[in-house]
Amino acid sequence: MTATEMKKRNKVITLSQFIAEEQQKFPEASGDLSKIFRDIKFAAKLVNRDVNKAGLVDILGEHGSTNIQGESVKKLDVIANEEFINSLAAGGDCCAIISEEEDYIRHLNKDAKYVIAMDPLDGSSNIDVNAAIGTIFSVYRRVSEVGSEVTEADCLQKGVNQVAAGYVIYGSSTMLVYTTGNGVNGFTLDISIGDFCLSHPQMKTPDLGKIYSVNEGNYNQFADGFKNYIKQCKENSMSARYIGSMVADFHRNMIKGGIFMYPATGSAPNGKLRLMYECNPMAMLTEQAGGKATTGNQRIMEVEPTELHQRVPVIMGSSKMVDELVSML
Ligand code: AHM
Ligand code: MG
Repeated sequence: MTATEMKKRNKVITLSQFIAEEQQKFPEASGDLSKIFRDIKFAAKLVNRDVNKAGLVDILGEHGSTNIQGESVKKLDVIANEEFINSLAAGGDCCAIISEEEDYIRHLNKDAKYVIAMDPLDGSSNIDVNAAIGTIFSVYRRVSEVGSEVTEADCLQKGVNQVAAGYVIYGSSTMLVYTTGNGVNGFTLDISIGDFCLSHPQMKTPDLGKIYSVNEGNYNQFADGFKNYIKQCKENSMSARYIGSMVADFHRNMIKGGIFMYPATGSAPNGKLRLMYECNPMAMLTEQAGGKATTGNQRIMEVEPTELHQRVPVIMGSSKMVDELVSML
Protein backbone atom coordinates (compact mmCIF):
# COMPACT_ATOMS: atom_id res chain seq x y z
CA MET A 1 0.00 0.00 0.00
CA THR A 2 1.42 3.45 -0.88
CA ALA A 3 1.84 6.25 1.66
CA THR A 4 -1.07 8.19 0.20
CA GLU A 5 -3.33 5.13 0.27
CA MET A 6 -2.33 4.51 3.89
CA LYS A 7 -3.14 8.12 4.76
CA LYS A 8 -6.54 7.79 3.04
CA ARG A 9 -7.27 4.78 5.23
CA ASN A 10 -6.19 6.70 8.32
CA LYS A 11 -3.09 4.55 8.78
CA VAL A 12 -0.13 6.31 10.37
CA ILE A 13 2.85 6.80 8.10
CA THR A 14 6.03 8.27 9.49
CA LEU A 15 8.41 10.61 7.69
CA SER A 16 11.05 7.85 7.48
CA GLN A 17 8.59 5.38 5.97
CA PHE A 18 7.44 8.00 3.48
CA ILE A 19 10.99 8.87 2.44
CA ALA A 20 11.91 5.20 2.08
CA GLU A 21 8.92 4.70 -0.19
CA GLU A 22 9.80 7.78 -2.27
CA GLN A 23 13.35 6.53 -2.61
CA GLN A 24 12.16 3.20 -4.02
CA LYS A 25 10.80 5.11 -7.02
CA PHE A 26 14.42 5.88 -7.94
CA PRO A 27 16.30 2.55 -7.93
CA GLU A 28 19.54 4.37 -8.82
CA ALA A 29 19.30 6.60 -5.68
CA SER A 30 22.18 6.09 -3.24
CA GLY A 31 20.07 6.87 -0.16
CA ASP A 32 22.30 9.81 0.86
CA LEU A 33 19.43 12.28 0.58
CA SER A 34 17.27 10.08 2.81
CA LYS A 35 20.07 10.08 5.38
CA ILE A 36 20.20 13.88 5.25
CA PHE A 37 16.49 13.94 6.06
CA ARG A 38 17.16 11.58 8.96
CA ASP A 39 19.71 14.10 10.32
CA ILE A 40 17.45 17.11 9.75
CA LYS A 41 14.59 15.29 11.46
CA PHE A 42 16.77 14.54 14.48
CA ALA A 43 17.99 18.14 14.80
CA ALA A 44 14.42 19.42 14.41
CA LYS A 45 13.37 17.31 17.39
CA LEU A 46 16.21 18.76 19.48
CA VAL A 47 15.30 22.31 18.48
CA ASN A 48 11.64 21.60 19.20
CA ARG A 49 12.61 20.48 22.70
CA ASP A 50 14.67 23.63 23.25
CA VAL A 51 12.06 25.99 21.80
CA ASN A 52 9.50 24.49 24.16
CA LYS A 53 11.77 25.34 27.09
CA ALA A 54 12.23 28.95 25.92
CA GLY A 55 9.64 30.30 28.34
CA LEU A 56 11.51 28.87 31.30
CA VAL A 57 14.13 31.63 31.34
CA ASP A 58 13.54 32.29 35.02
CA ILE A 59 14.57 28.73 35.73
CA LEU A 60 17.19 28.21 33.05
CA GLY A 61 18.65 31.71 32.88
CA GLU A 62 18.34 34.65 30.50
CA HIS A 63 20.23 34.47 27.16
CA GLY A 64 23.72 35.83 27.64
CA SER A 65 23.64 35.17 31.38
CA THR A 66 25.24 32.38 33.38
CA ASN A 67 22.95 29.61 34.57
CA ILE A 68 22.86 27.85 37.90
CA GLN A 69 25.51 25.33 36.79
CA GLY A 70 27.81 28.22 35.89
CA GLU A 71 27.40 27.64 32.13
CA SER A 72 26.74 30.59 29.85
CA VAL A 73 23.26 30.51 28.35
CA LYS A 74 23.37 30.73 24.57
CA LYS A 75 20.77 32.31 22.36
CA LEU A 76 18.34 29.81 20.89
CA ASP A 77 19.28 30.62 17.31
CA VAL A 78 22.92 29.83 18.11
CA ILE A 79 21.87 26.59 19.80
CA ALA A 80 19.68 25.63 16.83
CA ASN A 81 22.55 26.34 14.44
CA GLU A 82 24.86 24.03 16.42
CA GLU A 83 22.23 21.31 16.65
CA PHE A 84 21.67 21.21 12.89
CA ILE A 85 25.38 21.39 12.07
CA ASN A 86 26.29 18.70 14.63
CA SER A 87 23.56 16.37 13.42
CA LEU A 88 24.49 16.78 9.73
CA ALA A 89 28.20 16.48 10.52
CA ALA A 90 27.64 13.27 12.48
CA GLY A 91 25.57 11.80 9.64
CA GLY A 92 28.44 12.34 7.21
CA ASP A 93 26.33 12.83 4.08
CA CYS A 94 26.85 16.54 3.71
CA CYS A 95 30.02 18.17 2.34
CA ALA A 96 29.26 21.73 3.46
CA ILE A 97 26.70 23.90 5.20
CA ILE A 98 25.94 27.55 4.68
CA SER A 99 23.85 29.11 7.40
CA GLU A 100 22.35 32.46 8.25
CA GLU A 101 24.22 32.12 11.55
CA GLU A 102 27.65 31.50 9.99
CA ASP A 103 29.86 34.08 8.30
CA TYR A 104 31.60 31.53 6.08
CA ILE A 105 31.08 28.10 4.54
CA ARG A 106 31.22 25.27 7.11
CA HIS A 107 33.21 22.44 5.52
CA LEU A 108 32.12 18.93 6.49
CA ASN A 109 32.78 15.57 4.78
CA LYS A 110 34.43 16.29 1.42
CA ASP A 111 33.56 12.78 0.25
CA ALA A 112 29.85 13.63 0.42
CA LYS A 113 27.89 15.15 -2.43
CA TYR A 114 25.28 17.43 -0.83
CA VAL A 115 25.46 21.05 0.32
CA ILE A 116 22.86 22.37 2.80
CA ALA A 117 21.71 25.97 3.07
CA MET A 118 19.73 26.81 6.20
CA ASP A 119 18.26 29.39 8.48
CA PRO A 120 18.31 27.38 11.70
CA LEU A 121 15.84 29.55 13.61
CA ASP A 122 13.98 32.06 11.52
CA GLY A 123 11.79 34.73 13.10
CA SER A 124 13.84 34.47 16.27
CA SER A 125 12.55 37.81 17.58
CA ASN A 126 9.27 35.93 18.11
CA ILE A 127 10.82 33.51 20.63
CA ASP A 128 10.42 35.91 23.53
CA VAL A 129 6.70 36.29 22.88
CA ASN A 130 5.92 32.62 22.30
CA ALA A 131 4.86 33.03 18.67
CA ALA A 132 5.61 30.45 15.96
CA ILE A 133 9.15 30.29 14.57
CA GLY A 134 10.82 27.93 12.14
CA THR A 135 13.84 26.32 10.54
CA ILE A 136 14.27 26.66 6.77
CA PHE A 137 16.56 24.39 4.73
CA SER A 138 17.48 23.43 1.22
CA VAL A 139 19.71 20.82 -0.35
CA TYR A 140 21.96 21.22 -3.41
CA ARG A 141 24.14 18.70 -5.21
CA ARG A 142 27.73 20.04 -5.28
CA VAL A 143 29.08 20.98 -8.70
CA SER A 144 32.73 20.11 -7.97
CA GLU A 145 34.12 16.56 -7.82
CA VAL A 146 33.25 14.51 -4.75
CA GLY A 147 36.45 14.22 -2.68
CA SER A 148 37.78 17.67 -3.60
CA GLU A 149 37.55 20.77 -1.40
CA VAL A 150 34.12 22.37 -1.48
CA THR A 151 34.15 25.70 -3.33
CA GLU A 152 31.96 28.78 -3.24
CA ALA A 153 30.47 27.68 -6.58
CA ASP A 154 29.11 24.55 -4.83
CA CYS A 155 27.29 26.75 -2.34
CA LEU A 156 26.22 29.67 -4.52
CA GLN A 157 23.83 27.88 -6.86
CA LYS A 158 20.57 29.13 -8.29
CA GLY A 159 17.37 27.98 -6.60
CA VAL A 160 16.42 25.97 -9.69
CA ASN A 161 19.25 23.59 -8.71
CA GLN A 162 17.71 22.73 -5.33
CA VAL A 163 17.29 18.98 -4.89
CA ALA A 164 15.04 19.45 -1.88
CA ALA A 165 13.71 22.24 0.31
CA GLY A 166 11.61 22.45 3.41
CA TYR A 167 10.89 23.98 6.76
CA VAL A 168 10.05 23.02 10.28
CA ILE A 169 7.44 25.15 12.01
CA TYR A 170 7.50 25.21 15.80
CA GLY A 171 3.91 26.34 16.35
CA SER A 172 0.87 25.09 18.21
CA SER A 173 2.13 21.80 16.87
CA THR A 174 5.49 21.15 15.23
CA MET A 175 5.49 20.26 11.56
CA LEU A 176 8.10 19.40 8.96
CA VAL A 177 7.05 20.33 5.42
CA TYR A 178 9.27 19.45 2.46
CA THR A 179 9.56 18.90 -1.25
CA THR A 180 11.99 16.99 -3.42
CA GLY A 181 10.41 18.41 -6.57
CA ASN A 182 7.49 16.04 -6.59
CA GLY A 183 4.87 18.01 -4.63
CA VAL A 184 4.85 19.21 -1.04
CA ASN A 185 4.09 16.98 1.94
CA GLY A 186 3.62 17.95 5.58
CA PHE A 187 4.35 15.83 8.67
CA THR A 188 3.25 16.65 12.21
CA LEU A 189 5.39 15.70 15.19
CA ASP A 190 3.52 13.29 17.45
CA ILE A 191 5.25 13.89 20.77
CA SER A 192 3.87 10.66 22.23
CA ILE A 193 5.80 8.52 19.72
CA GLY A 194 8.56 11.06 19.03
CA ASP A 195 8.09 10.93 15.28
CA PHE A 196 6.80 13.05 12.41
CA CYS A 197 3.67 11.55 10.83
CA LEU A 198 2.17 12.37 7.44
CA SER A 199 -0.67 14.80 8.14
CA HIS A 200 -0.80 17.02 5.01
CA PRO A 201 -0.19 14.93 1.84
CA GLN A 202 0.26 16.77 -1.48
CA MET A 203 -0.27 20.31 -0.20
CA LYS A 204 -1.63 22.76 -2.77
CA THR A 205 -2.08 26.48 -2.41
CA PRO A 206 -5.26 28.08 -3.81
CA ASP A 207 -4.72 30.28 -6.92
CA LEU A 208 -6.45 33.10 -5.13
CA GLY A 209 -6.75 33.91 -1.43
CA LYS A 210 -7.98 36.66 0.86
CA ILE A 211 -4.82 37.26 2.88
CA TYR A 212 -2.03 39.76 2.31
CA SER A 213 1.07 39.63 4.51
CA VAL A 214 3.51 42.52 4.63
CA ASN A 215 5.12 44.73 7.26
CA GLU A 216 2.91 47.75 6.65
CA GLY A 217 5.01 49.80 9.04
CA ASN A 218 7.35 50.21 6.06
CA TYR A 219 4.52 51.38 3.76
CA ASN A 220 5.88 54.89 3.20
CA GLN A 221 9.12 53.41 1.89
CA PHE A 222 7.49 51.08 -0.66
CA ALA A 223 7.44 51.68 -4.42
CA ASP A 224 4.13 53.00 -5.79
CA GLY A 225 3.11 49.64 -7.27
CA PHE A 226 3.17 48.04 -3.80
CA LYS A 227 1.32 50.97 -2.27
CA ASN A 228 -1.41 50.70 -4.91
CA TYR A 229 -1.70 46.94 -4.49
CA ILE A 230 -2.02 47.30 -0.71
CA LYS A 231 -4.68 50.02 -1.13
CA GLN A 232 -6.56 47.65 -3.42
CA CYS A 233 -6.34 44.87 -0.78
CA LYS A 234 -7.96 47.23 1.73
CA GLU A 235 -10.66 48.34 -0.74
CA ASN A 236 -11.47 44.68 -1.28
CA SER A 237 -11.62 44.08 2.52
CA MET A 238 -8.93 41.43 2.40
CA SER A 239 -7.40 40.19 5.66
CA ALA A 240 -4.03 41.59 6.75
CA ARG A 241 -2.08 38.83 8.51
CA TYR A 242 1.58 39.28 9.45
CA ILE A 243 3.35 37.49 12.27
CA GLY A 244 6.85 38.63 11.33
CA SER A 245 8.00 35.03 11.20
CA MET A 246 8.36 34.01 7.57
CA VAL A 247 7.77 30.31 8.15
CA ALA A 248 4.53 30.97 10.04
CA ASP A 249 3.28 33.57 7.54
CA PHE A 250 4.21 31.30 4.64
CA HIS A 251 2.65 28.18 6.14
CA ARG A 252 -0.67 29.91 6.79
CA ASN A 253 -0.78 31.47 3.32
CA MET A 254 0.13 28.21 1.59
CA ILE A 255 -2.80 26.47 3.28
CA LYS A 256 -5.38 29.26 3.08
CA GLY A 257 -4.23 31.13 -0.03
CA GLY A 258 -2.63 34.57 0.12
CA ILE A 259 0.32 36.72 -0.80
CA PHE A 260 3.51 37.38 1.20
CA MET A 261 5.73 40.35 0.38
CA TYR A 262 8.97 41.74 1.68
CA PRO A 263 9.67 44.54 -0.80
CA ALA A 264 12.66 46.83 -1.09
CA THR A 265 12.55 49.83 1.22
CA GLY A 266 14.55 53.05 1.30
CA SER A 267 16.77 51.70 4.07
CA ALA A 268 16.96 48.14 2.65
CA PRO A 269 17.13 48.42 -1.16
CA ASN A 270 17.12 44.62 -1.55
CA GLY A 271 14.55 43.96 1.13
CA LYS A 272 15.45 42.00 4.25
CA LEU A 273 15.17 38.35 3.40
CA ARG A 274 18.10 36.20 2.32
CA LEU A 275 18.15 34.50 -1.05
CA MET A 276 20.00 31.32 -0.03
CA TYR A 277 18.46 30.65 3.39
CA GLU A 278 14.91 31.97 3.15
CA CYS A 279 13.77 32.92 -0.36
CA ASN A 280 14.99 30.02 -2.51
CA PRO A 281 13.67 27.21 -0.29
CA MET A 282 10.31 28.93 0.17
CA ALA A 283 10.17 29.65 -3.58
CA MET A 284 10.64 25.96 -4.39
CA LEU A 285 7.93 25.00 -1.90
CA THR A 286 5.55 27.67 -3.25
CA GLU A 287 6.03 26.55 -6.84
CA GLN A 288 5.67 22.90 -5.90
CA ALA A 289 2.38 23.78 -4.19
CA GLY A 290 1.14 25.58 -7.33
CA GLY A 291 2.09 29.15 -6.35
CA LYS A 292 4.65 31.66 -7.60
CA ALA A 293 7.69 33.45 -6.16
CA THR A 294 9.36 36.48 -7.72
CA THR A 295 11.51 39.48 -6.88
CA GLY A 296 9.06 41.57 -8.91
CA ASN A 297 11.41 41.42 -11.91
CA GLN A 298 12.56 37.83 -11.93
CA ARG A 299 11.57 34.37 -10.75
CA ILE A 300 13.31 33.95 -7.37
CA MET A 301 14.79 30.55 -8.26
CA GLU A 302 16.51 32.02 -11.34
CA VAL A 303 18.37 34.75 -9.46
CA GLU A 304 22.14 34.22 -9.82
CA PRO A 305 23.57 34.30 -6.30
CA THR A 306 26.74 36.37 -5.88
CA GLU A 307 27.26 36.19 -2.13
CA LEU A 308 26.28 33.90 0.72
CA HIS A 309 24.18 36.40 2.65
CA GLN A 310 22.62 38.15 -0.36
CA ARG A 311 19.19 39.68 0.14
CA VAL A 312 16.40 39.95 -2.45
CA PRO A 313 12.95 41.55 -2.47
CA VAL A 314 10.32 38.84 -2.43
CA ILE A 315 6.69 38.37 -3.47
CA MET A 316 5.29 34.85 -3.10
CA GLY A 317 2.09 32.90 -2.74
CA SER A 318 -1.13 32.32 -4.66
CA SER A 319 -0.35 32.57 -8.36
CA LYS A 320 -3.11 34.97 -9.44
CA MET A 321 -2.34 37.35 -6.59
CA VAL A 322 1.38 37.38 -7.44
CA ASP A 323 0.56 38.01 -11.12
CA GLU A 324 -1.74 40.87 -10.22
CA LEU A 325 0.81 42.60 -8.00
CA VAL A 326 3.59 42.16 -10.57
CA SER A 327 1.36 43.70 -13.24
CA MET A 328 1.03 46.81 -11.03
CA LEU A 329 4.79 47.28 -10.43
P1 AHM B 1 15.58 36.69 11.01
O1 AHM B 1 16.17 35.70 10.05
O2 AHM B 1 16.59 37.63 11.59
O3 AHM B 1 14.71 36.04 12.04
O4 AHM B 1 14.65 37.67 10.13
C1 AHM B 1 13.78 37.12 9.20
C2 AHM B 1 12.39 37.46 9.60
C3 AHM B 1 11.37 36.71 8.79
O5 AHM B 1 10.98 35.55 9.45
C4 AHM B 1 10.23 37.68 8.71
O6 AHM B 1 9.46 37.48 7.55
C5 AHM B 1 10.93 39.01 8.70
O7 AHM B 1 12.18 38.82 9.30
C6 AHM B 1 10.21 40.05 9.49
O8 AHM B 1 10.88 41.26 9.40
P2 AHM B 1 10.23 42.63 9.87
O9 AHM B 1 10.23 42.59 11.36
O10 AHM B 1 11.11 43.68 9.30
O11 AHM B 1 8.84 42.70 9.29
MG1 MG C 1 15.88 34.33 8.93
